[in-house]
Amino acid sequence: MSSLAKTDPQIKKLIDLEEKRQAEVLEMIPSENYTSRAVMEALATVLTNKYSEGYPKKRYYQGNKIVDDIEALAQERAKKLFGVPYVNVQPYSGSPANTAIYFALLEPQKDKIMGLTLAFGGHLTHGAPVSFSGKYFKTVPYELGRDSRLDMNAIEKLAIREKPKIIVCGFTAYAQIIDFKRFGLIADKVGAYLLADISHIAGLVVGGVHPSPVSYAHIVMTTTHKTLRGPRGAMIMVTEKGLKKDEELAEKIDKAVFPGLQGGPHDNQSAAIAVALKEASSPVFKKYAKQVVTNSVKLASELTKNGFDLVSGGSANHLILIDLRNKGVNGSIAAYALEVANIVVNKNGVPFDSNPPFYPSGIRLGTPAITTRGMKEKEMKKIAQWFAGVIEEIKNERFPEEKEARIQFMKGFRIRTEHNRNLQKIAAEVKALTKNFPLP
Ligand code: DSN
Repeated sequence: MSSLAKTDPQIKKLIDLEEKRQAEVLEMIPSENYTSRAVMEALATVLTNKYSEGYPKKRYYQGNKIVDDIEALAQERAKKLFGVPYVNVQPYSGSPANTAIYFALLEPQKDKIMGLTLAFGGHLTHGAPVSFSGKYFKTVPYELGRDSRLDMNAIEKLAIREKPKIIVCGFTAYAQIIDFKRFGLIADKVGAYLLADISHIAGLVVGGVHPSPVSYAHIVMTTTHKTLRGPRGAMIMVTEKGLKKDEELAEKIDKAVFPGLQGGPHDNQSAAIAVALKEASSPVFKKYAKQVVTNSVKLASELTKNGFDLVSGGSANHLILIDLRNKGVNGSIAAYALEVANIVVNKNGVPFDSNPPFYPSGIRLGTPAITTRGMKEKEMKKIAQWFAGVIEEIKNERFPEEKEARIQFMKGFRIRTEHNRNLQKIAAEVKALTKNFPLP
């Protein structure tokens, strides 16, 4: 990056520091990953210079012959990989993609979106009251059962009673397999569209280690930067079933993305998505997806051995949600302390959480990024021990009850010296391990 170093050494330095940070920590936020160099090379190209409003062969600007080929290639690869007849690769990311789907199909203030409540592992755009999805549309939130798993009978009952226009399945903090078939049956029973938001698990789906929703959902949306390991971005796919329900569905989605919601697509993003889709079609990627799950299952079992309480009892995908209440530790403090020890996760609410979202009772972690680096079961055992070591150091940190006191507490929060010393020891061990697993 010699030009950048010359033009803007400040930004260059910050990027270098971020690269170093990413290399030296265990990146365990389950929605993050490391793209290949090839994906990054496609992103940092002249394609960022172009405007291409419209779709291949139907553009509003001249000079799009080559961009047409790039976008068409991304479309063809996605269709083949997921087994769908139609795809739109232009959404800037997951939230705009879901917005476009709702705008394509729903009447504001009238039609209902039925999605998993945010506090139970749904996404903001699945009808949370603080997001546009909950503000502009009517919502029918569903929750998990007492075992923190999907209660399909309760979901069916609710759908029959409320008659939503869209049922959303696919989550951000759910560690078990999703029964897409049953969701499909429920949607059919009440005449709803089934939207499978597979942003978290798309890489597992194409890797064959999570069932695909394609036969059961009408629309499948995925971001491209999580387990799929592409650049930031999203794709909206319409299935055969979707076209059978509404032969204009694909057209409605296209119109909702552009001109409904977005202007020109980010052509460098489309190219990088195409590259990622090519990579995801390879046998090596299948092996990767399998290892993501193997690692998560192993890590879950090792964490359990170390006394952690895992929401839903374990992990069957890439993700683990730990309820820290049995340890008497708040998720905010745990996430903070883990970062001191070079382990990066996010604080997260747990089902039936007694604490508010900013100071939740849990942490969420996952194996996509560390698996990309080549880590396997042996490393998972060590990582679980580090988690236990970190939590042990902070188990006596009490969190104030009152809201303002909490804010002040976290602002000034420093781990006491003797505990900090031990966390630094773990941090050094983590850093030593990461040296053996270079970034792509
Ligand atoms: N923000 C993403 C996640 O971390 O799960 C979802 O969009």
